Amino acid sequence: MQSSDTDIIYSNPHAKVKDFNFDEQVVEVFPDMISRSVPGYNTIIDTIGRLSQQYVQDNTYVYDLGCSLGAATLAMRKAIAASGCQIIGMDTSTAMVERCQRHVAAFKGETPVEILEQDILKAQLKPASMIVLNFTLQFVEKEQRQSLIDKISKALVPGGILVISEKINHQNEVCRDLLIDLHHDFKRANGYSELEIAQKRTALENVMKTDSLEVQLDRLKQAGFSHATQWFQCFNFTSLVAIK
Ligand code: GEK
Repeated sequence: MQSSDTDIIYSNPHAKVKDFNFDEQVVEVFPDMISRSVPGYNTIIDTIGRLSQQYVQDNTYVYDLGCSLGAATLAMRKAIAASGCQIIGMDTSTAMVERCQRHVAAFKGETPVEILEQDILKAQLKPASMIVLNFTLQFVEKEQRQSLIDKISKALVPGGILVISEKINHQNEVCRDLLIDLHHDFKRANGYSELEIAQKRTALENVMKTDSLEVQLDRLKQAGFSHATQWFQCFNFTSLVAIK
């Protein structure tokens, strides 16, 4: 059944498919879009909450970079056991930030939350014990990814944790095609048509450039993380944790 919250953005043929943009129209249907498009999204959000309980330290900051509607922020606020912390969510989309601020205000929680309209590439990060990049790095220009991860690594206190979730690109062509096919099957099973899948793919072509798992892990190593591992993969979607 369709409601006004259902993602039907690409259900009709577009004369020219424009580059994907986190505008009002996307914000309106975002929770439906992300849960029907990203396998394991809810598991990842729940696990971010679980990790925040364990890793967030007293009197430190917690960042949700590219927070969209604040799903990771809310999961962390619910689970954080440490005191004197503050969660800061940042996003460049005005529409996302406005909706996120209202959404966060609708829930109660001990840890204060601030949602800022801010480019994460330009932001200064204060000493943090947990930083989340949940499907955000893939929208950052490839040349700027290492310096962002370096900045994150510097901001983390000893024992602090970074969670990065990303769509990945398998280095082997046969495996890559297999994972892409399985992901498209997942989208079909969630009600997306061939037209919707194809048009969304075109819309994302110029704005979302995926890396391989190897590149992601190398980047973490270069940034000086002592420990890093993949903890989740479903098809071509993964989540990694790195500990300072
Ligand atoms: C979630 N984390 O639900 N600075 C700040 N925000 C940015 C930047 C940037 N340079 N580039 C992109 N964004 C969320 C989901 S969505 C992932 C994240 C997706 C923002 C962008 O505006 C968008 O809101 C978000 O990153 C990516 O856990 O839609 O696939």
